Amino acid sequence: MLKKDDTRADVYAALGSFLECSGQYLNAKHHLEKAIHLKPDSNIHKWYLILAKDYRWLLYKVRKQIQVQKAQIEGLQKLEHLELDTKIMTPYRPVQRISVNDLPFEDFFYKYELTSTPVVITGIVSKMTTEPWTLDHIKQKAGDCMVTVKTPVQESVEWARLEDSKTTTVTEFLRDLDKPESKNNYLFDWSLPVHCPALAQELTIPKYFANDFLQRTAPGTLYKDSWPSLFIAPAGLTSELHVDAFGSNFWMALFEGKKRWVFFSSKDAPYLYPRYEYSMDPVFDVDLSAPDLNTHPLLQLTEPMECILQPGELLFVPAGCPHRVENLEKSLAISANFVDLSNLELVKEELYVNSIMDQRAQDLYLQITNQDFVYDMNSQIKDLKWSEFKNWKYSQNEKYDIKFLNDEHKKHVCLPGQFNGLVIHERENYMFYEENGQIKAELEDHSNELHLHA
Ligand SMILES: O=C(O)CCC(=O)C(=O)O
Ligand SMILES: [Fe+2]
Repeated sequence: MLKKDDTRADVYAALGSFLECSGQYLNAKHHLEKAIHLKPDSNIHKWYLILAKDYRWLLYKVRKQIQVQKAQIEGLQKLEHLELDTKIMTPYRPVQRISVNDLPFEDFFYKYELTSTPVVITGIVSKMTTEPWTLDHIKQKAGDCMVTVKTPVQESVEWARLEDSKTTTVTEFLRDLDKPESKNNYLFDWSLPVHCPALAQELTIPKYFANDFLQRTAPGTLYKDSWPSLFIAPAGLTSELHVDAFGSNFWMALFEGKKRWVFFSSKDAPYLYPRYEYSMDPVFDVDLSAPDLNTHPLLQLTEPMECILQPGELLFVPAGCPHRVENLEKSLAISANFVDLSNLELVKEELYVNSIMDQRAQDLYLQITNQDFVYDMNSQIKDLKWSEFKNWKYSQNEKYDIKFLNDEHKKHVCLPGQFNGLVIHERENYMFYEENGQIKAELEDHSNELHLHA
């Protein structure tokens, strides 16, 4: 039987949901908070519980939209102050390129991951497979596997505006790849561990990503076996602007073809007009192929970066960065999302919200927040063969010298900009500072305390 409070809660929630749809986020928040107060999760009836969860999830979405709106209002004020004569976008800055031979693990971690800076690593991809990967090799190893290809849909609210299309064999997909009628078929994010373990076994995971926390969870846990995944695209196909899910970091290694990548920093996200429909992963209203600065003036405040990824190169994309990818040529690539100390806090936040509606996300959240979870990273780690990567075990003999900051350490830390200041190196301290709006990292002289400078 419905209790009076339950009925009132549903009315508040319905109103909240209506207000959310009409963009009145502050009012929506008020009503949803009332609904949740009247109908807490402890309610014993299952369907009530489901509704209460819906309300909580919707409230998080509304809170995100309030933050976006606030940043947009401030952005518009900033634009007014600037009093620009003509509307122009800031030119794209090139992403840095560095050879794998000049990039020790610690430099990658402190200079790029912790400062949320994309980077292209050269001379690395040929070391990542036991034999060279070509389209022919993929056909040989995975030809009989079934794949559901993706296709771009302009009005889609799905991730990267790509939706499931036809199911076929890999051989057929490859056979038709150059045909005009296949120009919209993308073999996209096709999990190798799930669909073709024979190919996965040929992989070596570069040291930079070998501390992946997703490999420290129990068998069967969400995302543990999702990546690396395969991407094969005909020339001209685009993955529209998106942010990777659950606060994950990302890398992509390119074997064949060319891909143009465009990135923004996470703080630029509100200036790209994100829309949250049925998910916490927004679609963006701006069209970067033909930016319209009259409709989307805030685009002028963004600081875009770009690179054309070449065969043999690997790209690192930090968590939270919106990006768009254009296949300039027919391409063959693999990629993975991963978690380590650089994005752990963001991942926890995002998984917490995803947990409300998704049991597997909750299971992962509980594992990575358990006090026994090993958060430490081994800075001496080497590239790992597939079986080593998949069978991670904590070993006393290895040096796990990059530590999660404990509360005592945190007291000494002031938090600069985007950097969440949660990491300390046992042997040396890195200093963080801001230069031209960028967070930079440098080795600090040996001192006992970690000082982070905003
Ligand atoms: O290469 C692409 O098309 C997009 C890859 C990407 O951004 C992703 O999988 O998240
Ligand atoms: Fe992505």
